[in-house]
Amino acid sequence: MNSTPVMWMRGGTSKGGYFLASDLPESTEERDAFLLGVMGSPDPRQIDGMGGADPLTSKVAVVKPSEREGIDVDYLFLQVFVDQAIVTDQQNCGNILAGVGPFAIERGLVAATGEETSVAIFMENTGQVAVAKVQTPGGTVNYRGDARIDGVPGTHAPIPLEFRDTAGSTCGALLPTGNAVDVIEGVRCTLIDNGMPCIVFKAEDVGATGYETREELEGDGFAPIREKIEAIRLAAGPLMNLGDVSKKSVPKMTLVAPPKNSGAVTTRVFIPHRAHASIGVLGAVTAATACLVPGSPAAQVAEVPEGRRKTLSIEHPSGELTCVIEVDAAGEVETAALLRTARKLMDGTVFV
Ligand code: NQM
Repeated sequence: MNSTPVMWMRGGTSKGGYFLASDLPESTEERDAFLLGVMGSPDPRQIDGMGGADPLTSKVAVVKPSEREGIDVDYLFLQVFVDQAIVTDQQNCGNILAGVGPFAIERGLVAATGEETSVAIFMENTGQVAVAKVQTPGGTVNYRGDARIDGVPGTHAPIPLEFRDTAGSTCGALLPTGNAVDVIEGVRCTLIDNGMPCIVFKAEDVGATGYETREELEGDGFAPIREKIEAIRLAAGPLMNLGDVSKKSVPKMTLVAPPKNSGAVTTRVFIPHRAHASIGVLGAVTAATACLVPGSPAAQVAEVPEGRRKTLSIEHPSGELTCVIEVDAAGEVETAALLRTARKLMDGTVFV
């Protein structure tokens, strides 16, 4: 295969190619080779492809009609590494998820129903369900509106996302070691997965402030801290039931510090080697959940509101991301909801 239909979209604070599964090779090996060619990987500049030389813009959604009861479409997320010949389905992506509802409607997989269309999405990477609400006045997707999310200039139509039962999505349990705190490489960490495998620790415990810019996190001065963080990650991977994570994009390394702008907590995330410009969606849900784990490093620095329904503003390098989390009587997270936007950028044919 040397060409295929694709829609390029921004989903939340990420960007990538959205494909119908039927437009890609069936064999995983051929599909991955094709997608590396589409993005121009491996190459730090991705000069010979569509990727934006950043993991946040080297992403793929593969979408098909679902045969599951009550579900509209199945979504497989693929991370195409920038500088290595790796395409991985070992993580989910809640930002790219924001474009899946609009794409499914645009491609005729889901019929628009009035002003707003609810799209139930099975996330194949983790076997869980998300529901997206897409504005569809007059039967077509509307991308324009007044909703603003930090990390994206301007305003767009709101796309609320709701997640249910995301605990243990990849690691088998919310706390895969059964502990609120594990000490790894001398650092107190919470190994946690509420939709995204993450290792959450206090920024100060690795010699950071937690208020660095993305450039500072990626600069030479931060190299010794990055090495320490990677040592923690490699040691923790097997404890999280993820095996050898040296070639995986999980777990995400989440540094936390007290909130600075009246939020719940401040975060800086390595995904896992580049610093995130903001924070991932399921990464934010997981960081918010870590704040609710008694005795955890995140709980020690966070400001958590009372009540079963908690609004937690997760501060990040380009602003904040608000998660609304509902917990049951035992304090376990039942649902997590947040707001994203998406934009159709182009629809056409991509060539390799
Ligand atoms: O955590 C980047 C992103 C993500 C993931 C990453 C995401 C999520 O911002 O759900 O959205 O952590 O690799 O696209």
